Amino acid sequence: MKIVSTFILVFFMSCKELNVAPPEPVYPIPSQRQMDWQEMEFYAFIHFNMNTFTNMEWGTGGESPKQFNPTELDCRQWAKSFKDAGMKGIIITAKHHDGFCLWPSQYTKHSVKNSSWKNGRGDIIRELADACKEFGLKLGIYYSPWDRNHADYGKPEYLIYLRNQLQELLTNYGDIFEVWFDGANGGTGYYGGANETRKVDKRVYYDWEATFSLVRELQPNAVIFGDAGLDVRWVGNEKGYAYPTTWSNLMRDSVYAGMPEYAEKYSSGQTNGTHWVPAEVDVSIRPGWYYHPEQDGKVKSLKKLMDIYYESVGRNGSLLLNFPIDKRGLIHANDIRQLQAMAKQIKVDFAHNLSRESKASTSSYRGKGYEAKRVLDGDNKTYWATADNVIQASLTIEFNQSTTFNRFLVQEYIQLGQRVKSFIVEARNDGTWREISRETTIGYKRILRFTDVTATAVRLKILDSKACPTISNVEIFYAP
Ligand code: FUL
Repeated sequence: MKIVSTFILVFFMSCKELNVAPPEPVYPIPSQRQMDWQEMEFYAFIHFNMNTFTNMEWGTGGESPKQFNPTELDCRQWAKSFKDAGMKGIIITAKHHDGFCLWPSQYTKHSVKNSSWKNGRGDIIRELADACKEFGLKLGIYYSPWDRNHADYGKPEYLIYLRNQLQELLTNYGDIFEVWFDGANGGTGYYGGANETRKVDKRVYYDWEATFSLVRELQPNAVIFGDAGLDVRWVGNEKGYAYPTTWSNLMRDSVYAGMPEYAEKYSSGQTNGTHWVPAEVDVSIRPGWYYHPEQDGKVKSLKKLMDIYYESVGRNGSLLLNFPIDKRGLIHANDIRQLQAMAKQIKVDFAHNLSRESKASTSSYRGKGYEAKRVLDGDNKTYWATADNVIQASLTIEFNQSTTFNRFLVQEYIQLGQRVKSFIVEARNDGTWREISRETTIGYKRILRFTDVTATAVRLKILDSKACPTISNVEIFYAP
């Protein structure tokens, strides 16, 4: 009898242990499409279009399609280079501000179908879609709403054109992971020969609601990029960095804010932002977005590229690194060399996760399923969490022996919202704790760099959080 009742007691106790409820989400939270996008982390931008052949950054729209004529176009070369570098996708300038289309759109004459390339029978989006498929990369579309070629630009009729083109791009080329709407409008243009200035109120003119719902209908899994959303926001600069404080939360009122207010006010996101709109860091590997032979010697250095990586992916942003394709239709050898060097360095820096050979413990945890060890299991679906009322807590990683490191990587389980407002990282040596870094946000991923530290233990101390912290991963590295 005694044995039976003990058994029942133990059984109920362990049931209770097993049934610790997860924390309530702290809204806003990412959609599945935003989650899938966030996990890509690093992908390529391709600027290749009419400007490549006119040596311009912003064509006027008055160019002739005949000017577009790559001699050795090879989308497989692009895809292979990016795949080898560990990138996960490619976004291409299907139509830039000058209006020339890289696919044979049936709604305009200003496209590859009237170019000299392949006697007008080519389709670059098709070739790239095929190359992406072959190399296991995702495809994204850059589409400039501003069109300096189109006669109707600025009139309501142009919106029909814009949506017809989106219909083509988003139905004929398989799955698209991101649709990139450029926010620029410089005013002047060819506009079918009118050669005048046409500025629009970009918050109103494009009727974004209808345009966004068309994208949703045609590519439900694609994230929509715009200055401030819908799903992904511009980080506010083109230099290649996110801010040390980067919230994925953004206020609804900023979603349609124009430049330059946007860059100043919203690039860090907001602690109490109402919508989930994470930041994307777009930057070119050269000074220009487009290829200019005079910039062959100006490809970014390895040091600069690594800074960009740490200050984008390492600051709760994603990295969209641009490659200007040359007149042949290839990535120039200098750019490939730098990309390979960068990819190699990333591999070296993150070669050996030192936290794998350690033990984790916490000042407090929520219950079974939310223990310290969840941050070391290599599974981003599990996480350490405290009880609802505990927002200050620490997690200690104890090494087997004195260990030297200089990188600290931490991730929040953002499926339940971005929570941490401030934290420090400390190291213990000879029994004394010393602060290494004092920071604000974590988000999807935060990577800290510091000079070499030798210690027997590392401690993550959450000082302030919007609700109980949920930490899914901690990794420690020694980057030589
Ligand atoms: C800007 C454009 O004006 C540039 O030409 C380039 O495409 C960059 C990525 O976005 O807004």
